[in-house]
Amino acid sequence: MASVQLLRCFIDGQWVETDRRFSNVNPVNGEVFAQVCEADAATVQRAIQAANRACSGPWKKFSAVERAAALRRIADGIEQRFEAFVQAEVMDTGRPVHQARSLDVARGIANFRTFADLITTASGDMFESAAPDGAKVINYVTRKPLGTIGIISPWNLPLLLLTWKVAPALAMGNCVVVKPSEETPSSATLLAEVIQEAGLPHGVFNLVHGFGPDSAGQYLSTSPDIDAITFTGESRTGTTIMKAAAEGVKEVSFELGGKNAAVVFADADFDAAITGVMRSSFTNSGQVCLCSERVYVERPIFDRFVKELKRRTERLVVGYPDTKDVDMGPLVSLQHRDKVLSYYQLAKDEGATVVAGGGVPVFGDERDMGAYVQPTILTGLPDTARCMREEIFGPICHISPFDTEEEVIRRTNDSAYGLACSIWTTHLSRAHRVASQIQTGIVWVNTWFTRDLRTPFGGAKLSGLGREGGRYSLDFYSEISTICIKL
Ligand code: NAD
Ligand code: 6OD
Repeated sequence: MASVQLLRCFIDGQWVETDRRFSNVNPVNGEVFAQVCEADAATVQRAIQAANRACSGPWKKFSAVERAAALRRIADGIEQRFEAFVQAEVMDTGRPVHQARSLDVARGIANFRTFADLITTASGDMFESAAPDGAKVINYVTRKPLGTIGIISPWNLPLLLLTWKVAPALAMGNCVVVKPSEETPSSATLLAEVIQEAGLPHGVFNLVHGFGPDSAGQYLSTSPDIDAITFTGESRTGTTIMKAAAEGVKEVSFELGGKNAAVVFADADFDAAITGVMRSSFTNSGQVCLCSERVYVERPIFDRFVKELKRRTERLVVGYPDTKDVDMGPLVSLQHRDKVLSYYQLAKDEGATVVAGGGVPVFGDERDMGAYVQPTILTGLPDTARCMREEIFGPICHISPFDTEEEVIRRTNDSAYGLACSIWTTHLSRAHRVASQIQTGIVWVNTWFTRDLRTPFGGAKLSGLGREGGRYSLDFYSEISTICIKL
């Protein structure tokens, strides 16, 4: 067996070992490949204090241009270790290597470069008004760092989602304490190495490992000594963190769960819609918060669509992450596999027709110990079924027919969530008309999961609070104040 690595916390520029350890498991075969140092309450507090001290240390004097240069060094550092990051993501999650290369690590680099560009080009508002005596007053808006930001991230796109928060937080001059998911500690640990090499002042970036409740996540989010918290994860966890943040009226930004719809009109480019729904339902084994678990297809093309999606789904290659033509690896963990399989069973109990999949693949090798499930298509459920309302977060979609535009808008919006929607149509005014009525933070037309990083991202309803991306990130990660000067 290969040697088992030890993943440590990183606090105040030093690597920190703790007594409590937990195992990092490869979801391909269930083997333990690393031990992770869990931060207790005192260790998390040490990280927060280091960040607080760093906020008033040399980092405070860095100009925007100097911070941008630091961010670019981090991006370069990730690029230099590109394959190590790919390996870290693949070992933690089991995702296909080609996906880790083209999406996860590429986006990690892009996040740092984008925010480096943004802070060196951002402009602020300035207004001219008059004082009571008629003298001219200029009013301008400044941004100061908020202070110490707690960043808590999930396991589904570990590096992408972590850097999406770390980059703008550092860009605006804050210090951070990050807590990656217990399922995916590896790429965050590599990122700490890169940041150490990039020469940021001690304490600007701190990393603590651990779980949520009664562990590092809870200690970080309930600490009175952080200034803001940005969280990506389940809506239920967001509620718990929001309660903690209410004490002390902390700034919060939440990117939470989804139960997203894909809407396919009969006038859509059929092949493009099929390819698009394959991507939006099965990318990363369905473990992207933006994935479509509800697919609505206009009745004239419903039967043809179901038949073709089934054909394409049954051809998906489920296997080892490093095989060239693999489409899907395992789910992130055996625990998550059990959750997804419980929904496969619930769907059957609720009366669904299983069009494809519905179980676990059998390989006859070590992968049978892994967290694999089959990509699954269902039909026949009413919109009221639990499988149509609850986020499953696996490679599963349910296809329903619809008859009118009004009906599909109403059914798409009939959800406690409001994260994303994709519409497939070649009718220009329909695309605009429908998109404008969908209650989600983002609507894609004839595409999915492509977004300029300068645009806002976030969810409506249970899917989140606030927006990040471009200047929306600059706003969240800063204390905005107005200066009015009578001339
Ligand atoms: P999760 O909420 O279980 O965990 C997310 C993080 O929060 C982990 O680091 C975990 O350790 C920590 N945590 C858990 N309980 C906590 C507590 N009580 N206090 C503080 N920290 C706590 O989510 P997950 O299972 O890791 O991720 C999957 C979920 O994330 C899905 O619901 C998915 O839709 C959502 N997600 C949303 C977005 C988005 O942008 N909207 C992006 C990715 C994932
Ligand atoms: O595109 C992004 O920046 C983003 N936050 C994507 C979220 C994906 C969820 O799994």
